[in-house]
Amino acid sequence: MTDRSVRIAAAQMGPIARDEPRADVVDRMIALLHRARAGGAQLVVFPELALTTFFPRWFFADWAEVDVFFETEMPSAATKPLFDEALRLGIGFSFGYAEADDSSGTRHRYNTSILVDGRGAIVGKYHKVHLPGHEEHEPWRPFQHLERRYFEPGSSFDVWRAFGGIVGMAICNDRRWPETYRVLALQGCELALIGYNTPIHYAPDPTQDALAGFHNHLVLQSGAYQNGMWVVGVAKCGVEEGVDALAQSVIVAPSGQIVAQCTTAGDEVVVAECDLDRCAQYKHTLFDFDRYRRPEVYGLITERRGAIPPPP
Ligand code: CDV
Repeated sequence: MTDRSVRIAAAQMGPIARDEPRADVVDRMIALLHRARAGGAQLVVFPELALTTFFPRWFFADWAEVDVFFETEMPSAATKPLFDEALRLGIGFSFGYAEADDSSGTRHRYNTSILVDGRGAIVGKYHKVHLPGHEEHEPWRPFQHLERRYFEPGSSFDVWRAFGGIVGMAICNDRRWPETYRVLALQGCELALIGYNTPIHYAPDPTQDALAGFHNHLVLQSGAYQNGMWVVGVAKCGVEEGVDALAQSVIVAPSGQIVAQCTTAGDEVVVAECDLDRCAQYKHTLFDFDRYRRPEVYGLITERRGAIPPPP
């Protein structure tokens, strides 16, 4: 253990019912905080959209029905007890929520996550960049995935100096894109915090359902290894309003190895000692970006969005 070791908890959450009051969810989060504290955690990572049910599964024509799932301030009256208890314990945390930002005079809605340090200050905020799913009601699906209707995409991957290292955040679908980790790693990221809600049934191609757990670990582990960073992937999981969502939250070392994993599909905490100095082992050898990367050859990555095959 070095003085850059951080004890990190993945605080997985089971289903949240549509009518479950915020106060009850926050009570569950505080209970998880206490379990994490008992394991010596200094930083507790909660999932994407941790305060409510995963509402993009429903089509709402009326924005008033959607806005009940959004927060207009943070901390809010409902979430303040979590901030207060974490401050009392001196623990940092991160969680995702639906954010309605009225500061410009026009409402902007984001799928957001925040990073709070051990003194209770919000030190980082991230807006989900890769929004999966669809924009319009698609009644053929057994349930909707309307993130592209309800949220605007974020426009950057940022990092913050916190917990003795360099910390970044991403949200759910972001974890499937190698660009996410690489853009964070190019800013020195040593620890990426990634909450997710992943329905096991993928309606556009159900052959992927059986591979949901494999794909989850595949991307989290490769992102960690190829970028020499710790990655914490945390689920909201279990059968929520009739939809089964993937569990298997993990903490992944810069070697790509899973060092802690949840084994239930409910509220559960796993804790690992994450030595941020272990990142250098990979960042300064096989993945010494400055020495080995060839950005002059990678132009298409930022110039082109979709693939254009050569002419036949
Ligand atoms: N919340 C998500 O971003 N879920 C997606 C689903 C739609 C595949 C995910 O990538 O897990």
